[in-house]
Amino acid sequence: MSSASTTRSSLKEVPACIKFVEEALKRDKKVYVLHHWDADGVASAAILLRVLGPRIVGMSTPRIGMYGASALNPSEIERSGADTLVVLDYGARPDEILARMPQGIQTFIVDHHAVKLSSDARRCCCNPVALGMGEAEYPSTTWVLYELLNTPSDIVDLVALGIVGDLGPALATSEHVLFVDNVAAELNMTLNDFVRAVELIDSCYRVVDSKCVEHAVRVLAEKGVEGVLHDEVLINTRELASRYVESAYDRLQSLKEPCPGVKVWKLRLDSLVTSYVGRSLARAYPDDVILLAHNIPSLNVTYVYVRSYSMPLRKFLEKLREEGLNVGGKDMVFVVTCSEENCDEVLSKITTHLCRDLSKEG
Ligand SMILES: [Mn+2]
Repeated sequence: MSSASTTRSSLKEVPACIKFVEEALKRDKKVYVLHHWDADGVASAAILLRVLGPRIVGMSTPRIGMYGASALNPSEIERSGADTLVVLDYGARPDEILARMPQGIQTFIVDHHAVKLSSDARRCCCNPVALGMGEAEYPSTTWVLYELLNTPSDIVDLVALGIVGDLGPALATSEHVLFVDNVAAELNMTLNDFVRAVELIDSCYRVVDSKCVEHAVRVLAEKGVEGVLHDEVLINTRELASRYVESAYDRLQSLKEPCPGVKVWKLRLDSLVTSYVGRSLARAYPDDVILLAHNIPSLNVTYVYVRSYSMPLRKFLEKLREEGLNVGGKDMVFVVTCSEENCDEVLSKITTHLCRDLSKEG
């Protein structure tokens, strides 16, 4: 692909990416992998497991559902005896991660979320999107790894899976759809098989089961996408997750539209179905921006999930971050974390910005 060759050369100019390849991948290091719990994070971890094998001395996710220092477990990383830590696809603020990591362990962050990079973070973050490169070119962390590893053919199934997981229906209009189609065809599989594998893997975090996530990484590394489709543990977890999702739809509360083009829902439920429900709402209303305020009592947190399949949201994300809100996300989706007390205020801040902009355009 011609786009791949141009982007490849630009990643190779990023000092933190060069350093990651030279020091974490090529040398004989003892590596601990900390990875996001979604399909892209799981597939990224599986890539490193395939490539590094026994050089990986430990692997886990941050506490499922939490982004930031309190989700990390530095003592476990220390106990593993690792000298190198690789953090994959975890959209938390790099400075917060670095501040919490054990001394004497060299940390690398490989990601494609739109995070802010301090000069300290710049030294260890191989994150093309945070450095201003296009998110369309880096749809997944698996794709970042693919380029860093010089596009080896023995990981293309995992690379494609990460792309399918992160892009969802947006894959159809992405330049990467060709890559995914080719990989599926080579494996004698369909795109729908990949969509099903994503669903199976993502059910682990929906029911907040980190052991299940680790299981998924091993299955994926050893048996690939086909192995995931036939795995009993994952199939059972998907059953459980679909019951959670059903109860989410029952409890979903629709609010009054703040303006044409913006729709708002509230949900209170103890499972991590925020993005699942948010995505399905966005698919049902593809011309609108959808907001889902999901309160999770056991985590004592509310996530305001904002997604659009028609309008880029990056500038809103940046505006809200400037106003001091805790925002993480990408071009077409972002999440604002709030406490139960200030959530209505946060909701109205977001809708005010969106409605002001939409009325200008309309
Ligand atoms: Mn990702």
